[in-house]
Amino acid sequence: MLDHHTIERYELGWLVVAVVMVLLMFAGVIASMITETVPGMFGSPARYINPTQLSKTEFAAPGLKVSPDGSVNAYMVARAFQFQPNVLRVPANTPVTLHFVAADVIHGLMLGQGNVNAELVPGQVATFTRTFKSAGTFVSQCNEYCGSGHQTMSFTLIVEAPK
Ligand SMILES: [Cu+2]
Repeated sequence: MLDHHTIERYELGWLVVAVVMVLLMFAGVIASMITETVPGMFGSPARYINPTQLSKTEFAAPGLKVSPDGSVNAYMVARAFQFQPNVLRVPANTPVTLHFVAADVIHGLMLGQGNVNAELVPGQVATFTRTFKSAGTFVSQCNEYCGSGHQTMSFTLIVEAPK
C-alpha cells in the first residue's frame, strides 16, 4: 500500500510533467508563428488593390516574370472558377515570390510543396517568397468554397529542374 505522502509525491510529479508539456506546446506555437512554419500566418504586410481594376496592375498579365536582376515573381489571379495562370512553371532551387489576389469572391490555395496556404480575399495581395526544392508536378485545388464550379477550380504547379 502507498501511504499518502508517496501519492502526493507522484501527483506533484505528474503536475510538473503536465506544466512542462503545456509550456513546451506554448513555446512551440509561438516559435512556429515566428518562423512561419504555420503557413501564411504572417505574409508580407497586406497590400490592397481594387479587385475590379486588376487590369491596371501587374496582375493584368498573370504569370511568371523574371526581372533583369534575376529575381522571379509570379502573379496569380483567382476568379470563379479558375486560377490565372492555370499552370505555373517555376524553376527549382530559385527563390520565387508568389503574389496572389482574388478578383471576385474568396478563394483559397494551398501549395504543399512550398508550405503556402493562402486565403485569397478579393483585392488583398498575398505574397510569399519560397524556394521549391524538388522538381515535379503538384496539383492543388481551390480550398475555399466559391460557388457552383468550385470543384473544378484546380491549379498545377510545375517545378522544373535546372537544365
Ligand atoms: Cu474557388
